[in-house]
Parts: sequence; C-alpha cells; structure tokens
Amino acid sequence: MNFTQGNKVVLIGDGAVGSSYAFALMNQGLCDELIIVDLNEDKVKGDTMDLSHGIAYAPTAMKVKKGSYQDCSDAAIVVITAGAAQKPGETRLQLVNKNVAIFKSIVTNVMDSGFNGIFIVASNPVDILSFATLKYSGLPKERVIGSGTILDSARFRYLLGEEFDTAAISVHGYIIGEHGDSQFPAWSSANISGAPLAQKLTEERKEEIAGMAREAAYEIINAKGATYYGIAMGLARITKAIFRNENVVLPVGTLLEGEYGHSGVYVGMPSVITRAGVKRIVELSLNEEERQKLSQSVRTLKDIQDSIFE
Ligand code: 6V0
Repeated sequence: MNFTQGNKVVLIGDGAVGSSYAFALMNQGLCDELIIVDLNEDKVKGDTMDLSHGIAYAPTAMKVKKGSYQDCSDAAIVVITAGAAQKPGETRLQLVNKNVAIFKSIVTNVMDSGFNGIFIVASNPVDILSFATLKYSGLPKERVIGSGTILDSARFRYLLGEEFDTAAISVHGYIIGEHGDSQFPAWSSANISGAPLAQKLTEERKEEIAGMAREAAYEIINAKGATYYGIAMGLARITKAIFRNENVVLPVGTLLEGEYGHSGVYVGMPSVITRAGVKRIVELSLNEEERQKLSQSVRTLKDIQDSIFE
C-alpha cells in the first residue's frame, strides 16, 4: 500500500497524552479510523467505548477500536505516546533508558506488521526516542516525526500573546532545540505580523518568558501529575498537516543533516509538513548567541545518544 493513502491512525499508548490525542482527533474529525493499542487492555476497552459514544456529536464519522500491532499494516500514521511518564522532579532525560527499551519492542512490532506510513513520536525524552524510532524502523527521516518543540513553541506563543495582548495564533515564534532543559526561544525571529518582538522586551523579561515556557511542564506536573491537553493539540495539529497535505511550517522534531552545521540528532525545528512527512527544515537566521545555544542543545542530546546507541 502506498504510504500516502488512507487516513487510518494507530495510537500506541492510551495514557493521559494518548487518550487526549484520541479525543482531539475525534473533535476535529481528522481521521476515519482510529485503532488504540496499550498494554492496559481495560483502559483501551473503556476509552474506545467512551470515545465511540461521542461520535454522534463529532464533525465526521470515525471508527474507534481496540487493536493490535497487526492493525499497523495499512495505517497511514502510527502515533507513539506509550512509555513511562515523567515523575515529579524527574527530568525528561532521566527517563531515557526505560523508554528506549520499550521503543525497541514497539517499533519492531509495528514494522513487523508491514507498516509503511509515518511515525509521530511524543514519548519522552522525545528527541532521543524519535532517533530510536528512526533507527529501529529503518524508515526515511521524512517519515519519522518527533513532537519536538511543538508544545514549547505553543507555550511561548501563548505567553507572548498574553504579554502583547494579541491572539497566540498571530504570534510567530519558535522554541528550538531539545524538548527539555536546553531548549531556547529563537528571539531574533519572534514577531507579530512581521514586527520583531525582541527589541520590545528587556533582557530580564525575555529570560522570564523563556523560563516560563521551559519550566511549564514541571509546574503542571507538580500541580496535577501530568501534562496532556497541550501536547494532544500539538499532535492533532501535526496529524492534520499530514492528512491535508498542508505544506505548513510547524516546529517538529526532525533529524538534522547539516542544517546549522549539525548532524545526526533530532531537535525541534520549524519544518515544512506535507502528506509525505517532513519536506524540509526551515533554516532561521540565528544570531551568534542562539547558534551557541543550539550547539549546546545538540551536544546535550548527542552525549546521551552516544551512550545508548554506540
Ligand atoms: P501515562 O498516562 O503513564 O500513559 C502511558 C501509557 O503507555 C500507559 O497507558 C501504559 O500502559 C502504556 N505503555 C507502557 N508501555 C507500553 C508498551 N510497551 N506498549 C504499549 N503501551 C505501553 O503517560 P502520559 O500519557 O502522561 O505520557 C506519555 C508519554 O508522553 C510520556 O513519555 C511523557 O513524558 C510524554 N509527554 C510528552 C510531551 C511532549 O511534548 N512530547 C508532553 C507531555 C508528556
């Protein structure tokens, strides 16, 4: 089957993030068929029933079923949100070993079904696990998309929208690099309808906003145990961009191959998304300070990656 046909989604991981994504898919009418796979079969049973009961009020018909890895054979997109979640005080990178082992088995099972579509990876540490998915699947990098900094950038746009009393949708700005502690805003390109924002804020305020975007996950986890609605909307946005062949720029996790002078790591970068996956990375004109921060982020990820994969 051609990988650009159909719009069946298989979701692996029906926890807080996975089930919120399933709900977002249904609410936005983004696919005809959603299959959910999780070790916790009771949770999948409950969620598929519960979601199906909402379909009468959804914008389009959608079948939601409990499934297995065989269902990936003709899926257009497999979304992975499975794995152990971040505990209070735990960094995303501390989760790494646990989740790489889980991913080896999940991705191998998906590929054994004959899957020939696009992966979207959200489990943390997402940049490392996107790389693991690329490696274990053997698919071209265009078809292994990480959620990267899609959530961080949405948080950044929300915060700037509040700061300048403007809708987040009209704020253009990206957090780039690791989805984690070494991420940073590309202030030099942040703007509202072309008007640059960096000069309108003091260095102190910029640092505060960057900190709020970076620390948001910790704050939410401390308050309610997990973060899921924001990332679910981000994953639905990527799904929509693929199925509607939007050619739109989204800050997703993608493999650098020489862009900004770096290679061999997944980082969050604005990238053009089509029905075939990531078409290309949009190279922002970073200033010297931003280039150094990107090198730092790449180094952080490479160190971890090298300790696992070499
Ligand atoms: P959760 O609620 O614990 O759900 C995880 C689910 O995975 C559970 O239902 C498990 O049963 C299931 N699972 C575990 N192992 C397997 C396996 N081998 N096969 C199938 N299912 C399995 O976690 P939550 O949904 O809150 O988070 C899921 C992942 O998303 C975590 O790694 C988070 O850190 C990550 N997030 C990523 C974000 C991003 O921006 N990329 C944002 C928030 C959370």
